[in-house]
Amino acid sequence: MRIDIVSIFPEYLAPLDLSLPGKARAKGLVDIAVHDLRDWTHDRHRTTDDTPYGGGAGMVMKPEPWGEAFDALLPADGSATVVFTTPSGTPFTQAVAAELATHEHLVFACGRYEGIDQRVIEEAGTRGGVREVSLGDYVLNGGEVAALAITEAVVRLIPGFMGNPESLAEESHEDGLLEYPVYTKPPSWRGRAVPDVLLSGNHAAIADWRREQAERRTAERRPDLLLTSSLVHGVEVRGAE
Ligand code: 6GU
Repeated sequence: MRIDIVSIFPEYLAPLDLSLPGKARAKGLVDIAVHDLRDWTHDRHRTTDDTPYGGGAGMVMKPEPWGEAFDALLPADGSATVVFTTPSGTPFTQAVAAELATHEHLVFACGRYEGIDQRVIEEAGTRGGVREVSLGDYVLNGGEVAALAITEAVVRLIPGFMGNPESLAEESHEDGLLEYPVYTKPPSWRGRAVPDVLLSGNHAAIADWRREQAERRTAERRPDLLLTSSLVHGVEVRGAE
């Protein structure tokens, strides 16, 4: 997979050299390049924003530097997908991560200020795939942290990345539930015992306990997921009577 990230703060993306994405790069599974949007400006101040038509607070990112960035980074055959990180995008989920992990070439466009001129998004759509993605319902100063988070979530799903693919299947969100609580040695720590069932060697009982814990935790913390999970797994959900 090839990943290009375009930002006016390329130094924000330095963690990509470390940890998980760094390992994937070292293994040759992904090729990541970070680009400074200002390299595609031509004025003395390397301007990337301007005031919004129609008035209002804040600044809007100008179309011209983005157009030149796409000219340089998007192949003519339309094979790349541009991911615009924006709080007005569709929510980023594990399902979106899995979908993005099937792409050969992603280009992240990190928005700043109040957003990017809408014509840039339209233009990108004529040059390949487009996604507008949000990390969640809160506001960040820019899309850089979102691009970092999305890259990490996507790269670990590339086949051959995870040492043990089973740990992918078992973790939170893969089955639509939050993960059950986990324990390791010692069996008693500061007077707190590991639940007996986990030491029992009874694998069926352990599986039942974990399922129940995952359902309880999901009901308490994320009841919205329980409804989706029931629908996915074909459980009948009755409305209020
Ligand atoms: Cl992708 N960008 C910004 N600026 N804020 C956000 C976000 C993205 N996702 C959640 N908040």
